Amino acid sequence: MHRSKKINKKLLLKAFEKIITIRIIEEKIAKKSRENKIWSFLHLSIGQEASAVGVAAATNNSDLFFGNHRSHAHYLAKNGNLEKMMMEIFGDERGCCKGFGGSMHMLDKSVNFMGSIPILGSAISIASGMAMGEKLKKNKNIVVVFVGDGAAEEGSFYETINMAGLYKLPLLVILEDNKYAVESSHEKRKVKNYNFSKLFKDGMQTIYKRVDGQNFVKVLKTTELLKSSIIKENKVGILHCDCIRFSKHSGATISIQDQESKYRYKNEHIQIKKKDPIDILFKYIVQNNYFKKEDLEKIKKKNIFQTSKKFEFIFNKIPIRKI
Ligand SMILES: Cc1ncc(C[n+]2csc(CCOP(=O)(O)OP(=O)(O)O)c2C)c(N)n1
Repeated sequence: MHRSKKINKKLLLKAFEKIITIRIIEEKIAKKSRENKIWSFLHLSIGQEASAVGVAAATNNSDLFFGNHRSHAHYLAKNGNLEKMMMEIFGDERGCCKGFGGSMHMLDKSVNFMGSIPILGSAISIASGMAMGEKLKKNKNIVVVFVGDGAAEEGSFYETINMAGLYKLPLLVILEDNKYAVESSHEKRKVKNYNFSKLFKDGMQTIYKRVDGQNFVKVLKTTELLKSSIIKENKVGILHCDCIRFSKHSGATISIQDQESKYRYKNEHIQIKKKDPIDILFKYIVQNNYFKKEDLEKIKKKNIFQTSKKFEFIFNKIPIRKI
């Protein structure tokens, strides 16, 4: 098989481990939430890890990231400190926002994670202001902002993309399209034949690419491409990732079959099983001879074990308050 540019083995392994780590940590957080040991609201990234990890792997540490209400994966992918994240979620003052914000407010300037902001459509305007700053300072960084498909319907989203385009700001918008805003699908929210590509490419003159957001490798390669085009062409970039949220919109239900809601498409849970980002990357690594199946299986097991241990170690440091 012809491969244009072979992905570095270390990078691939790191990404695989990172995706597993994020998955395990969120599953554990969800469990503690079900046991009433957590105060915070929860919006889990389970199922959507590949877009966060792919974008982080394709960008530099000095690039600046913004997230939203569903940002555990964004924060950890950007090398956010796990202990500070857990402390924040559990309302402890050692958290990355001193325990005041909870799950929806992650911020760690030391790794250039500039904040996850749950007010839909707000982070993109702040991110573009920061992109203006980077441009004026003549830094070579880009500013990345993760936006859900629901938030992408806010007026500020369109306004900001237009203004950022006008001022030629180094802004990369990651549109994580999991098809639902809470429980309402695109069909219920948009005109028939709503056309993202025409809108963003022809209408707003951005560099727009659409990828399978469940596939780490595709996200990685497309983000690399977009980043260099943003800098060369002085245009805003939009990466539209088709994602699947395995969990409920909010709360600690992580198995789609457990969900009582009727809003999902018929048999969506069957599709979901086939589109697990961990399995997709596992297959890629084995099929492209980076690791033997048995060895990768061992790496996976070891990672799950170590992450679980780390979680319990941190959790035991947090005094649990009665709810
Ligand atoms: C301005 C505003 N309106 C409403 C809400 C409540 N709210 C929180 S998340 C959400 C849905 C967001 O959907 P989407 O942007 O697609 O992200 P997803 O939850 O699917 O990741 C809504 C309506 C909010 N946070 N901000």
